[in-house]
Amino acid sequence: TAASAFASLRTIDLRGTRLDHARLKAALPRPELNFDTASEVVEGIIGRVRAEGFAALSDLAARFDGVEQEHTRVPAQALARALEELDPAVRAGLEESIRRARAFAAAQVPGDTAVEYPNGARVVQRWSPVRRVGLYVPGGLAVYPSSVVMNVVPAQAAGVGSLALASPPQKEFGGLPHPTILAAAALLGVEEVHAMGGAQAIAAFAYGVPAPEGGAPNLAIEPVDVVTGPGNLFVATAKRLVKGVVGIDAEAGPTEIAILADATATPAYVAADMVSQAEHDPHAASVLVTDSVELAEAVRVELATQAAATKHAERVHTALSGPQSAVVLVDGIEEGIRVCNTYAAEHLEIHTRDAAAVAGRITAAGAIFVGDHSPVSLGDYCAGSNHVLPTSGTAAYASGLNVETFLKAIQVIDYGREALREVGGHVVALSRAEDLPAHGDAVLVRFGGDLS
Ligand code: HSO
Ligand code: ZN
Repeated sequence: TAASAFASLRTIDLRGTRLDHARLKAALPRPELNFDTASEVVEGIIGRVRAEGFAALSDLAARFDGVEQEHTRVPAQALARALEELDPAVRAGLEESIRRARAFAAAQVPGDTAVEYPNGARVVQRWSPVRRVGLYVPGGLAVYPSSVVMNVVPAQAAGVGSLALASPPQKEFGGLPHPTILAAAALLGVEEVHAMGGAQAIAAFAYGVPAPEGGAPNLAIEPVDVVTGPGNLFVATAKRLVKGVVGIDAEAGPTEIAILADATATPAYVAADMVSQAEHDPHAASVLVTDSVELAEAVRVELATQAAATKHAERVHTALSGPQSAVVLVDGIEEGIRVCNTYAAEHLEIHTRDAAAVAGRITAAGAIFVGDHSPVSLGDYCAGSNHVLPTSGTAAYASGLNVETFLKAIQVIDYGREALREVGGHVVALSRAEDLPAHGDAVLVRFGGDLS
């Protein structure tokens, strides 16, 4: 009955509208991340870490995490012990997750690209890993060992030689990061883990921190080339501010699921998947795009029971009732595809006839989950794909974490004398046109001024 439907999930009725791209985008709202509020505080923290080194880290750890630190480095025995004490079922789950993620990441490693030009000239693009990366893993409420897997595996597959992990010190674990985080690191063979959190961890990775006074050299934090990993507003702001000094992955806002469904979808599955991402965060977005009013109603009925029965019912209720979540009614699946491409969801599920064909027409999404039996939660843990994905509409231009995040493409130019002679006249002409004659002269000097 209508009375037991989940009513506080709003409806955006686009039927009959045919909005253009910009209007459609505005009709599918997202919460705005306000970086300005945190910027001043975070700039102060970054400045302190650069100026004071470990003294700043230990002061901030005392203030924000309530722990006293002599250094940030997690001892090797603590990593080994966390792995020994890890629940066997969780260990088996992580191992399968790692196996599948490694298989996919290994297949992503790109090969060289070479082109031959006349007279034996060759231009090659080859890939080289960054030297060192810093991976941030949040602590606090959200303890995600799965995110350790998702960040570490592509970096290792890319061939990154030096890999450090940071996670906030936890008072209840003697000032170390959460033990499942340590266990996941140990399982992956990560040896360098630092108990540090927040903006100060990002600053430490970007600029490096010398070992504390009198400490062993391995207590230093060497600067990295790339920082990845999710975090709160302060972490995200810090990543924004150090970008340019280091590379960063996409900014991670609250998680999102969009589901494109027609009348053939199973309401219980659709509702369960909306609830599953809503349980992350009261700001999480669950969006159902459908051309079937009947399906929408049936999903609301399912949501009423499922959202009430789930462990994090309050968080889920808040997320589903927020302005960021909605049922979007469209005139047909064709229009639904356009809506999804405009929304550019972090996660997009396709529950339609010919789901694979519909999926093939999606041009903007962090990841696409095809059909009734590919729920997002599978991808969160064990599909083989990565769960660090672009949020907040950034899937319009950004990609999920993958091997290339940790690689640089280097172009190699290899011309011999005859090959240079052949094209040299064009270099000279173009250099004159740009009023940079020394460029042309650099070619001519090799031929005594005569290219013929
Ligand atoms: N759905 C989250 C990832 C995650 N889920 C971690 C469970 N653990 C963002 O893609
Ligand atoms: Zn999730």
